Amino acid sequence: MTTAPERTADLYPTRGTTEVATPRMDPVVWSEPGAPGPIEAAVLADYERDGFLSVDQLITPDEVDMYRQELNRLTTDADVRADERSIIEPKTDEIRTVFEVHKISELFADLVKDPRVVGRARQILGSDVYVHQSRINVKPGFGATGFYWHSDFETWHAEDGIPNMRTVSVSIALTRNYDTNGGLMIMPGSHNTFLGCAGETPKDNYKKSLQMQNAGTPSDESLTKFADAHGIKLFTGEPGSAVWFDCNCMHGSGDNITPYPRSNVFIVFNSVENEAVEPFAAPVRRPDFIGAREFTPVR
Ligand code: 6CS
Ligand code: FE
Repeated sequence: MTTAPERTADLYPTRGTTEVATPRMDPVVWSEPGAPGPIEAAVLADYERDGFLSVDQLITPDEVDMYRQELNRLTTDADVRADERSIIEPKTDEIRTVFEVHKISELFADLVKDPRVVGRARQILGSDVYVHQSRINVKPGFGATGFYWHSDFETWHAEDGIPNMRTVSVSIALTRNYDTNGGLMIMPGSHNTFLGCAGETPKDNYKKSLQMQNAGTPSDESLTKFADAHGIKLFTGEPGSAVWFDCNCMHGSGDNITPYPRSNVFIVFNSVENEAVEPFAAPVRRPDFIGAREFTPVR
């Protein structure tokens, strides 16, 4: 097991006795202006302002079919279902998520290395990157539950020991994202304020939080202030579309009671200059398949 370096100063306190807002102290876009990469300058400027950018077609329809078949293969494989990296839907007993999909599947391993994917991550983070987390979310129809409002960075800082906001996620749609089937919602601009949540992290928190997050969720009062200040954007799109969003965006998604699954592949890139250390606000680390402890740059 790799031993993490000593913990750095905690810029973003969270999970104490009270909720506390801290202004963001990190850049949003870490590369120098004009640095080469697949994202145009104007789009990158919008990402800086909003905390997200969407791509109408990141992968082709043929590629979507290939990845959706791979998702179906994985989520109907008994060994995958029995693997601790699979999370089951609490209501329907179906597979909700399979973590570390870039290690389980050659196809998803290739997707991570694809220049359209890793090239955008390097451009946003201004460095080489490694995969902090990957997952496929099935979000089947007829009752799959959503994810309550949260900042991913709040969890990755508190429980995985990621020191700074130099981490970006991409959600690539493998089915159609309607405005009715539990799509991703982000509060534009919310990435500029870190909301430290009240309440200590229970031991083995991940065993529950990945089905229904509790520790690390903001108060109604703060969410109301955020929503009033920033608004809420719901992402819809065709299969193959993608949303890139900063690690500290306040986001969530609703339940999916329609017949139409909202499946995606979700990859989290962290800068190699921002390697995870010890958790900042949790008694123990989460398992490596949720928060990587190998920092091998994506090549
Ligand atoms: O805890 C995590 O790492 C995961 N939880 C949510 C709700 N979003 C991001 C991440 O995949
Ligand atoms: Fe999230």
